[in-house]
Amino acid sequence: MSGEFRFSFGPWNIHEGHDPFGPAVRDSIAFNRKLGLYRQLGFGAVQFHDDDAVPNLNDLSPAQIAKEARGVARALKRHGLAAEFVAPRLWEDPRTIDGGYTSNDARCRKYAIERSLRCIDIAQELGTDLIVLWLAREGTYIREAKDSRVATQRILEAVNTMLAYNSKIRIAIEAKPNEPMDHTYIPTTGHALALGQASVDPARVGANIESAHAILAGLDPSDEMGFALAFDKLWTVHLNDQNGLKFDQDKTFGSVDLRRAFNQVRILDIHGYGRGGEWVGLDVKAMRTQKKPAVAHLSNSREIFLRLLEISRSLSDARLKAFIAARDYEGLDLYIMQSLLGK
Ligand code: XLS
Ligand code: MG
Repeated sequence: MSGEFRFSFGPWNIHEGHDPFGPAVRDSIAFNRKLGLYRQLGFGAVQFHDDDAVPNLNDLSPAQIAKEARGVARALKRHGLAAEFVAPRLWEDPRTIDGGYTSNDARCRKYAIERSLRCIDIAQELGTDLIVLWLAREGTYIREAKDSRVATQRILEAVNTMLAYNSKIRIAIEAKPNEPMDHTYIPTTGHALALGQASVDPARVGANIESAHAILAGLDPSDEMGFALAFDKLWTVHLNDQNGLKFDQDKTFGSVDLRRAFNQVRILDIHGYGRGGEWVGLDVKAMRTQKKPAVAHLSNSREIFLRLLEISRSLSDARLKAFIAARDYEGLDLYIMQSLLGK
């Protein structure tokens, strides 16, 4: 079985270049102009935060939110694009300073749940059943601030509330071990899937795996993907790259460790990723030094993915099997390296 690959990204991946130490360096590109770039760059679907689709949704009634979202659905149609998923942005509002679902303030937890339900409404209007949960601030700066058992149960309750609110949606949890928090609850795919199994409807909880997040947890992204694939739980991916254990860099896919990227492409391809309608999301950030419109990191990531796919598919099955049967992993190693080097 081989994969079928179509590509997506989020509007946040075309970015003004601000970082924690300096302001924007490029003009903003309006959302509608960004939509016009997707096809040109080789992409067919948009990943959304709830407020990418409906800015200021906190100030709108559910009916107004639905109306705005229908306008976005029409714009997608005009551009020939699909909506892949919608994710509640639970890390910017003052009410989520101490986390959303795990906040120590009951009013803030209530806000986080309400916001998540509006996110589901938006997904419904955009024609997707997939909700991504990146649990950005569900964690602590100091351990004594929250009780990890209680926090885990609160995240589970939130997931259950969302599943009960709409019987069609599926939730892909995006694990990350740190940043913005010192320690995040649900730091790995294993945690995410265990939580899903404990939910009221395990069949509707899966994973979004981001390469950089796995690396930050000290794990290999392709093995994380294999783990989720073993349970048919890999519902989307955020491919990118990452230089060691530091802040989340969202570098161009394959630009740090080509072999690590190759193995992600390979595990996806071998197990038919995409045949169930899954998209390949590229969660990559342009360098701050790049002049506008700064979109090459997207098309470059896609190109690197496709080139690695070609290399993976060009490997001789017989040779791979022979190396494995002879337990000649030195030979296998060199064969892979030569293939990556274009020899
Ligand atoms: C974090 C993200 C984030 C989610 C969606 O890595 O890119 O935006 O994927 O909430
Ligand atoms: Mg991501």
